[in-house]
Amino acid sequence: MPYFEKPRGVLRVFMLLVVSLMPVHPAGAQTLKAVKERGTLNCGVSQGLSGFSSMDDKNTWTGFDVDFCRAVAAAIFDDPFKVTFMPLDTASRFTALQSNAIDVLSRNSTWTMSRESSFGLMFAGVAYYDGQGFLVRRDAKIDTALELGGKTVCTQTDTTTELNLSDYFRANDMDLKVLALPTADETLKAYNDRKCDVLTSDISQLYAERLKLTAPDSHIILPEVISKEPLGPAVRQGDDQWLNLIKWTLYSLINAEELHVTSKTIDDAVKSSDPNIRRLVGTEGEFGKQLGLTKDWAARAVRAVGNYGEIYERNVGTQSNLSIPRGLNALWTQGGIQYAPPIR
Ligand SMILES: N[C@@H](CCC(=O)N[C@@H](CS)C(=O)NCC(=O)O)C(=O)O
Repeated sequence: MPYFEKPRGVLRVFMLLVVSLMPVHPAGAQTLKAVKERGTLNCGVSQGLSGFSSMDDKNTWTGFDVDFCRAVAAAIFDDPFKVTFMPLDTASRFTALQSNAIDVLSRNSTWTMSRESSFGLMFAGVAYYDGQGFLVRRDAKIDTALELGGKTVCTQTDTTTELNLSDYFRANDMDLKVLALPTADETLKAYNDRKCDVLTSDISQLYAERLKLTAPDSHIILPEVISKEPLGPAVRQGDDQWLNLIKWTLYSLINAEELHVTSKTIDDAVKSSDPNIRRLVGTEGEFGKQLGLTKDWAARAVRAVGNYGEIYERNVGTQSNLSIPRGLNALWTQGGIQYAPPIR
């Protein structure tokens, strides 16, 4: 039978029967069970990147990446504090996932092909569209990255940043001197101590790191964006139920923004007659149950941490001291590229 012809008769009935008997939760579904039994989500974050993941003065983890894990914990436990945060450097972040030390990595990590095809990981989506940039001293009077030939550039090891840096200099036929260090603190210190002329990293991180410098205003971010850095949560391969849960928690936050459902309007949303809102908050359909959660999983997440826009503005946008413009991370309806598939 040609591949494009549909099977008929007894064969079709048999195939439909086989599909209908397949388990709802695919083989390998063990992460959610383990998280529920443990009573806390183990979440890998960066070691201290203001706006993304850092400890506040009350020793509470806060930030954009942190809030994503809190949303997942709220969806599972109805409690955004049932998360154990594990600060990880660039080298240990993926091994922590591979060795089961964490359930999800929410740590400014770029979705690349090799991280999926050779590290045994899957990215659940893009939480933050970023790109790599350069930070220089204002008084160096450098206006464009094309003037960086011969300069010493500080970067962090085991990152896409390190790889893009050498590609960019090679492509533009410029001399490169690299000072690559294993942690963000060491890298920033080297730049602050003038051991290098330039600091390179994802632009969101340049905003965050600049605030820690002795005189933040005397440093500028050059206009060039030299790479695509789609940052998002990653999980281990082999547990599709868990991948779906992480993916759809992210998408529910983005869909909530699109539907104007916020942490402040969530109680009204639960009474809404709009079918899109009803499916999101669980007053219609069984979407949460299909993930192994309750019907109101997404409402729990939004109530606890807000929708995508609220998370963005509070941590890295207008209400934060980073003030990073929404840019690509605006919704597709607002000129950006944040676009979540529908809940239906
Ligand atoms: N997105 C890039 C870079 C990620 C990265 O870790 N960048 C450094 C540059 S500041 C960082 O965030 N470090 C924070 C830390 O080590 O805690 C990747 O996935 O490789």
